[in-house]
Amino acid sequence: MTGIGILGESNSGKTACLVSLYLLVSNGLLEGWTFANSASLTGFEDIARAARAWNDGHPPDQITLHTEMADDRQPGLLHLRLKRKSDSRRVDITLPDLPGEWTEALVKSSRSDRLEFMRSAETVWLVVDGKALRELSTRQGAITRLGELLGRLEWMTKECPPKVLVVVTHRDKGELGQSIRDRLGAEIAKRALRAEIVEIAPVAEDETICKSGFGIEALLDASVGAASEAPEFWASTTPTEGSRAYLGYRSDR
Ligand SMILES: Nc1nc2c(ncn2[C@@H]2O[C@H](COP(=O)(O)OP(=O)(O)OP(=O)(O)O)[C@@H](O)[C@H]2O)c(=O)[nH]1
Ligand SMILES: [Mg+2]
Repeated sequence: MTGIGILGESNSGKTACLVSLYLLVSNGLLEGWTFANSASLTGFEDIARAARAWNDGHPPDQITLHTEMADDRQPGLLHLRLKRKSDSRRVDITLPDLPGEWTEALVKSSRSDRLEFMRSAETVWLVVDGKALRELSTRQGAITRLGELLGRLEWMTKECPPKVLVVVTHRDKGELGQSIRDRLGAEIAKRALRAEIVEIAPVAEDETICKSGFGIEALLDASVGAASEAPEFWASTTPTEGSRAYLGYRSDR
């Protein structure tokens, strides 16, 4: 079971990620994975209802509603069982759909009691609004708050640090500029937790730039870990052309 934790401010695109993943999986649109089961179909259906029109190939501009939580203590966990085509391995993943306020309260007042379950997540997605990063007036604030969030996560998971993926949405506005990427990278480098940047577009307004669901499979691959390669039975010993095998022989000793 791979527990995935998902944090991010309101409107950053957390629910959209989940809806997009569910729609891709359930419609057989992932290259490397097939759908095996879900113990929380109604949960997915609830959050995906607004996105039904997507099946016709024309995603609506807005595919989600602001996430509200009836019970402050019990985040609803969504579950997916997937089969990886490369090695036929079945993996179970759980993903919570949390309201952005929980992340905001964690950053502003380090309230973490209701995020206790995040401590056992193997992978954590820190979802960042790609629109805010692209706009000059909101960029610095978004980067600074991401750094603070990373710091809080580091403190919460000291015993067992997760793999962290900084998930930048709105890839449908084009690739993130190198200077923005560098600044994001510099902020991440200030912390002990390592994090990788993944760009996605759960829903795309302009499908000439990228399709709805862009980057979701890469996010899944990065979250679950690479397929273990089958060892080669008879390893090849043929020297590669021009490698000067004779001169190189034992020159390292
Ligand atoms: N064009 C475009 N729209 C996106 C993208 N990601 C998210 N959105 C839209 O951004 C809005 C907010 O996304 P949500 O997934 O609801 O945000 P959230 O993080 O769940 O927000 P809260 O539930 O309030 O915490 C929705 O209207 C999404 O359709 C993207 O990559 N491209
Ligand atoms: Mg939401």
